[in-house]
Amino acid sequence: MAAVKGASRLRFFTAWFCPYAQRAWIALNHHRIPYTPIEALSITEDKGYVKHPVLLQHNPKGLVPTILPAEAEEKGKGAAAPAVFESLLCIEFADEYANEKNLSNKPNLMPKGAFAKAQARIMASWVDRQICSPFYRVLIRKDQKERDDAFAELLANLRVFAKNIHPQGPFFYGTDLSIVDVALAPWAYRFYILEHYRGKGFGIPANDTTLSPYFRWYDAVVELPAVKDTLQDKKKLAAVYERYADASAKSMVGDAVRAGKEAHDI
Ligand SMILES: N[C@@H](CCC(=O)N[C@@H](CS)C(=O)NCC(=O)O)C(=O)O
Repeated sequence: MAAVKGASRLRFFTAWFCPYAQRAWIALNHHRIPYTPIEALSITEDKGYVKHPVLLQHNPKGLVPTILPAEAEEKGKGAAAPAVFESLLCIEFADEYANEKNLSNKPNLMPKGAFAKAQARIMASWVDRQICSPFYRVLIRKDQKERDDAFAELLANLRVFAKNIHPQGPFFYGTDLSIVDVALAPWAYRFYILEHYRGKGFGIPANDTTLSPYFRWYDAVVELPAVKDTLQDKKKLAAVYERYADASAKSMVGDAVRAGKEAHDI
């Protein structure tokens, strides 16, 4: 599914390898929102980034994903275009934008109802902090015990996630894809990278029955066209993470985790 054609396309600042940007990408695809993808981070020889000047102009941290209105909508308005960033927020934005512009016939990624919405935000943020962030500690921390502890934490939390998947599944809340699924999907696709760089003990155990609902969830998520379109070649993707695995990455996440903070602290 390529970017959908349309008169007024959002500008989507992304990086092909970035799991946070992939969350926004899946949400835009899900609702078939017209967008122009703009590769905004190029990795330099010294493992840092050169960033797209328009990204830097609109997002002070220069992080992807960042979504801007179509250029035409920005012109003549005087004020700087309103930028949308932070991947979980971009997912909610995709729902609201699609509804506002009558673009989608797909269910929203946020559930209905104030309590259900709040619960979904809590759960998506939990996934971000308790499953996605330890992923970076496994790769970036140099101490073996810290790596082991981070992986044990990730696995224990993946079991909690599995246990809380709707009994009929396949998705977290049942038949419809939600923000909670989109929060985890890009990392679930990248778990092989941990085993690739850290060895056998760092694979997600395929025969662990407590993880069965998770494996069923995973198989269903990666088959969705909105997700499939965003999945990168696994060899190419693993190569990008070498700079994390040898702790040389000059990125905000790399700096934070080297300094003993968490990826979600940036
Ligand atoms: N909390 C942010 C994190 C986004 C993020 O870390 N993106 C990375 C790429 S994967 C980035 O833009 N890095 C630029 C940098 O480190 O300077 C979100 O959820 O959107």
